[in-house]
Amino acid sequence: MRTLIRGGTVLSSTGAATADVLVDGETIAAVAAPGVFTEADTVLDATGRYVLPGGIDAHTHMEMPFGGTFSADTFETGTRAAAWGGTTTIIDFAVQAKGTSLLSTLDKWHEKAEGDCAIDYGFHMIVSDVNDGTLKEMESCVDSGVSSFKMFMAYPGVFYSTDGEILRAMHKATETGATIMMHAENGIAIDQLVARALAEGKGEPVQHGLTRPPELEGEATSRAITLAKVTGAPLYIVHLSAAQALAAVAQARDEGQNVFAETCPQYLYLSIEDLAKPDFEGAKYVASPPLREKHHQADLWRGLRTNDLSVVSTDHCPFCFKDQKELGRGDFSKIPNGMPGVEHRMDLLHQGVVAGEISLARWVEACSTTPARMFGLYPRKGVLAPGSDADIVIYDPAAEQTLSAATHHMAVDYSAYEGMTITGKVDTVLSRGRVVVDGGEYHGSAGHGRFLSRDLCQYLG
Ligand code: DUC
Ligand code: ZN
Ligand code: ZN
Ligand code: ZN
Repeated sequence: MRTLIRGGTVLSSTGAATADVLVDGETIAAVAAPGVFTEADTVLDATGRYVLPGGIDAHTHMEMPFGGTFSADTFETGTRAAAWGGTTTIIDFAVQAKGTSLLSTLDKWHEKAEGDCAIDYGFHMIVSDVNDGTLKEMESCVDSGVSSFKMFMAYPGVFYSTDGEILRAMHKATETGATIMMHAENGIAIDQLVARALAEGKGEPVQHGLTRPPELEGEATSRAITLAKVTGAPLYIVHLSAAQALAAVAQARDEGQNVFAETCPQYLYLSIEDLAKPDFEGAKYVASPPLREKHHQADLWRGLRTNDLSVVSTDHCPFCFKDQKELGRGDFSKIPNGMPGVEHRMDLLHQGVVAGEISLARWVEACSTTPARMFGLYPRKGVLAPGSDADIVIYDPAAEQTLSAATHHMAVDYSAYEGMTITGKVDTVLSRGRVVVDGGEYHGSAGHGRFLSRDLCQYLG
């Protein structure tokens, strides 16, 4: 089965060219000058559209346990929504509960996802219980294609690791070549600020932001970078939100350390003003790190241009307003942390292109090519080249759409971007050669997506 995508502007992380893309079965057969190929079983006309490698969202949480509830998207609904938005690969997180092993955790997450995903998927491993057994098992995880481990400097008593535990895991990462991903917020200090606010009767959602100041993200980021320097471990800062944290990352990178960072669309477009919305509406915007004051946004866009921020992921972790976010009425510390976003990452970052913040090539790089390289999937993913998986998006840069919970495909009852108008829209999506989204129609199916065994980070110098 050969599919010819004809007449489009083919985008890559280095530029754009008018070209045709020939797909044979599940992979790309050729990218050639217009008109070189004429024969195919199916021809898709991409005139006036972009043709780009499918998006890779390297940070999602489907069916994730959190504070007695679960994130609302299953692997089935979440990967379907991702496909609608031009994301053809997710990397989700298996979550080690204290007292359990990494390998039993991995089995559990394989069970959750297998047969349910519309697009290809991989896993990172969240390490919450550092001990001799866990450290040994990190080797087996790497051998099983799970080559990155997330740790938390936040959430004491739950996911939190001490500096000593982080140091031990980092030494193991150095030994195996694995990457340590860090949730960098000083959770010990934050817990004191939270207790103090609650004791003063301050329970509304905005307190979530006020008790997690950007300085405590900056401090934790610097500390993580120092621990990584001492141990030699590759470090990837997840969901970076604050100028202070970005400055620490930029300095480490200027000094040649293997430090990388991602940010998320919510930190580029939303702010603590959203958290301060009245009538508990602010709960919709509770995620950690919290939304910041607006002035951080300009720093983050600059970081995307300089490559101090090299990936944009969503941290998609949706909780319904009704019954889930409402668990924290009167006590912000009980609001489940997380926001929906997997469906609109490509669109929101395309807004950055329209606004002149980033180039088209940078859009493709931050949303697809770099996450592929960062997490050992390149060139199978992240590029349109002969032999690569035919994960392809045809994107209409001129179409207009309005984001709304009434029309999105995520299994959550609100949109963080309700009413926002976007220039640009996904037209057609192929996952390993199969058309899964075609105009306004969905042709995907649960179980088409396969587990991706990943190599090590492909940036280490
Ligand atoms: N960190 C995440 O990465 N996702 C959800 C909540 C959190 O704290
Ligand atoms: Zn986190
Ligand atoms: Zn720099
Ligand atoms: Zn997350």
